Order: sequence, then structure tokens, then C-alpha cells
Amino acid sequence: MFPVPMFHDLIGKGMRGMRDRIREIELHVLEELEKRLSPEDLQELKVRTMGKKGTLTALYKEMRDLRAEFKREAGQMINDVRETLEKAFADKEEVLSDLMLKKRLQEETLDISLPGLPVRRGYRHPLTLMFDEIEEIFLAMGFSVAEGPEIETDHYNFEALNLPKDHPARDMQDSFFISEEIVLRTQTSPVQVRTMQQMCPALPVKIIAPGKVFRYDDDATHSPMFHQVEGLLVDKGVRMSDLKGVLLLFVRQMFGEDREIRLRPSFFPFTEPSAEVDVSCMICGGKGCRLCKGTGWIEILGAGMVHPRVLEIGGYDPKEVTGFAFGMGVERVAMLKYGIEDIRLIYDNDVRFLQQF
Ligand code: 2NM
Repeated sequence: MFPVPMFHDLIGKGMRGMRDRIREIELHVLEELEKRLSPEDLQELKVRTMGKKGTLTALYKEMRDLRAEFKREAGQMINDVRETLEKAFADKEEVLSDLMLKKRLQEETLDISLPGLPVRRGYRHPLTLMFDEIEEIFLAMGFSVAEGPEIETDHYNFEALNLPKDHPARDMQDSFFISEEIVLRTQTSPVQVRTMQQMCPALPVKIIAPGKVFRYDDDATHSPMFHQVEGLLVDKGVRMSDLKGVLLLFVRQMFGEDREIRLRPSFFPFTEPSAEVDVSCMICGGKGCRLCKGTGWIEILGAGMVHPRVLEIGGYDPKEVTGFAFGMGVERVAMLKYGIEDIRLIYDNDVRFLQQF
């Protein structure tokens, strides 16, 4: 007999091969999948099967050679297998990642009874310590703390303090101007004026104004940004002796009970009369040493009786009330109190410096 191939065998040959290959890949991959025990190995198998050059992916290309009527069937089969395998991979991935997590949790046992790492304590900055101490002393004497803007108008920073635009005393402090009329405050006195205007006609005005100020200065004892505390007392019958008493109390609490003070005549546009205030040297007690340059005295404050014009701008009648004012540099006080030789150390924030206070 002459074997005559059946008609459907001839056209179905490629298709039968295709069916076998698809099933073969499915079985083979499912079998392989069981053996893969790490996410990396599993991924490798997945790429080898369903990646761009994967064995299953290759079958899509081979489909092109099939007769039109079988393309649909083959495509359906490959898609089904693909779906089955994707699900199998996803399941296995989950099993493996659970396994890995369990393994990691077993390995990474944490002994919560072990002592913790010591937490190093921070320190308050010497300037903060100074502000706190200065404020505490004046609060105890009945002063309140007032604050105001660091960026000021020419009016409040200069004009209101009896420093008109062409006044030579403006040269005492080279200033940072933002514009013709706006300036970084060179002292905290504008706060005093603003507070007087707010409080007027109430009496007494008894405030200190701590804060940042800015002057064009930069060396071992001067910084373009530094800090001041200024004080103001306005009331009926305030005298220079009141100023002296308040400052003596302050200096003794700050630098020691046996300190003395000395007032030397000076000039400020916003006070009249004005004085520089010296404190007897806290190192040698007045005998003369390196710190006081042999004089026994150290300059620490500027002060005076508030100028009648400044009182007026504050809203008060200089025939009715008088006032005293004073100002000190907080860095300078800190440097004297702690023996800091260079102002820049205060701003460097080196912990070895900061932890000494
Ligand atoms: C100083 C020295 C002398 C001062 C004056 C005023 C105000 F606003 F009331 F006039 N406040 N602070 C003053 C006086 C400040 O610092 C060295």
C-alpha cells in the first residue's frame, strides 16, 4: 500500500509541532520553577522563558509560519500558557520572598536587653547663657523684655535717635543699608523708641531690648553681626544716680559681688549726658594686668540720660519725665566672663569650644 497522507495531516503538521512545543515548554518551565530556590534564579528562568529572547516569546514569531486558520488557535494556546506561567512565577516569587524574610528575621535576632548607645548631651551656647543671665538679672529688677525688627527704617535706627542724615556721629557705626531708607539695625535702640510710642502715656517704661545687631566691622573682637542688650527706664524723676545704682547691681551679679564701676564722660547722640561704664577688672581686681592693660578697669557698657528729643519722639514730654538708657555687647560680656580671646570662636560652633560652658 502506498501511504497516502491525509489532507489534514499535510496542513496540520506545523500546528501539531507547535502544540507539542507549547506543552513541552509549559511542563518544562513548571518543573524547573520548583527547583529554583532564590529570587535571582527564579528571575533568570523567567527571563529565559518570557523575556524578549525567551523560549515562549520565540513561539509568537514562529506562529507567522502557520496557516491562517491555525494562527488563532496557536496564539490562544501561547497566551494561556503565558498566563499560567506568569501566575506560577508570581506565586513562587511570593513564597520565596516570604521565605527570605523569615530567614532574615531568624538571623537578625535583636537583643533588646543590651544597653543602648550613650546619647551625648548638648550644651547651651555661651550667648544663650549670657542672654538668659542678663535677662534674669534685669527681670528681677522689674524690667520687661521688648523685641523688634532686625531690619529697620532709617527713621527708627537713626533719625528717631537724634542722628539726622548728615550727622557725623553716623560714622561711628558703618551700617549695612538695604536701600536708602532701610538698614540692618546697628543697635537695639529702635526697639526702645517703638516701645515708648506703643506705651505712651503709660509710665514707667522699664524695658530691656536684647537682640542681633549689624555693623560693618570684622576682626578678633568685632563681628559684622553681634548681639546687644539695651536697657531703658523712663519715669517721673529718674536720675543719673538711678542709672548708676542699676548698673552697679547688674555688674556685681554678673561679675562678682566685689566689683566696682566707674563712669567716664562720653558722647552718644541719643543720650545727654553720656558715659562709658567701666567695671573693676575681674582678673586682677583692679591692680592692673594683661586683660585690663594695666589700668585696673574694663569698659563694658555705654549709658546716659535719654536725650529730650528722643523722649519726645517716643511721645513723652521731657519737661514731665526723664529717663536713663544703657547698652552692652553680649559677645563682649561673654568674652570677659569666660576669658574668650577671639570673638570668632563664639560663632564657629566647635563642640570642643561649646562644651566648656
Ligand atoms: C547705648 C549707650 C547709651 C540707648 C539709648 C536708647 C534710647 F533709645 F532710649 F535712646 N536706648 N539705648 C543707649 C544709650 C545705648 O549703647 C551702647
